[in-house]
Amino acid sequence: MQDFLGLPVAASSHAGDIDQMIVLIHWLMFVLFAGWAIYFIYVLFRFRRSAHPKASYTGAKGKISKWIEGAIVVIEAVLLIVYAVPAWAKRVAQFPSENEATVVRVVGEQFAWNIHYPGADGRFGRTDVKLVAPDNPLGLDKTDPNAKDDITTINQLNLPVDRPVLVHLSTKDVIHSFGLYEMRVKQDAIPGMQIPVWFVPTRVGEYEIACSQLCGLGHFRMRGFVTIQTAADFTKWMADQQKEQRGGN
Ligand SMILES: [Cu+2]
Repeated sequence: MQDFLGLPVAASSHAGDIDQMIVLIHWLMFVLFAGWAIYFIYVLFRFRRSAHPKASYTGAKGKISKWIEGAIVVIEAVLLIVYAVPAWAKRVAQFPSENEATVVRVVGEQFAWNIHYPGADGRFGRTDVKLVAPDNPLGLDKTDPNAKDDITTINQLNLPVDRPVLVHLSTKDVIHSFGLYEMRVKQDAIPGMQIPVWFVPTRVGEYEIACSQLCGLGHFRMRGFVTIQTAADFTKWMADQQKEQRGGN
C-alpha cells in the first residue's frame, strides 16, 4: 500500500509513524469503498424493476448492517486511540531542550519564509515591528547585544542531520502553514502566536518548505528550501553566513 500511495521520501524520525497511520487509514477506506461498491451493484441487480414491480415498504430486516457499522466504529476508534492520539501526543507533550536542539525562528509573511538563527550565543536578538524594512524583514534590532551574531535568511533553512530541530513558528500577517512534506511536518502559523514545532531530520538532502494554507494571491510562490546537512557542513555554512552577514566578526 505504501508504495502505491506514492508518499514523498521519509526524512524525519517520526515519519514512519505517520506513514503507518496513513497506510492503515487508506486500507480502511479501501475496504469501505469496495464494500459500498459491491453492495451498490448487488442492490441494482437484486431490486431491479422486472423482479420487483411493486415496492416493499417494510425495509431491511437483518441485523448485519448494525454489526458492520459497529465494526467500523471500533476500527476508527482503534485508529484514533492507538495511533493518532499517541502520535500527536509525542509531538506536543515534550519538546527537546534548547541545548540539545537546533533552535530557529521561522516567520511567514506574504509571500516568503524568514528564517532567524540565534547565532553562537544561542539567544535571539530583539525584534520590533517598527524596525521592519525591506532590508530587515524580521525587524531585528541590530543594537541589541543578542542580535550581534544572529543570522537571518529568506526562504533558506539549513539544518544539521540527526539532531532535534525546534522551530518557533510565527507569521507577520495572515495565517500560513509551515509544510515540510518529507519530514511529515505541517503546522499553521497564526498571527500573534509563536508555536513550537519539533522534529529530527534523518536524511541529508535538499527539500522544500511549502506554504500549506491559501494565504493570498502569491501563495503559489511562497516556497522555501530546506537543506539538511552533516554537522560539519552545517557548522561551515553557519560560519560562512557569519562572514557574509557580519563581515567576519
Ligand atoms: Cu503562505
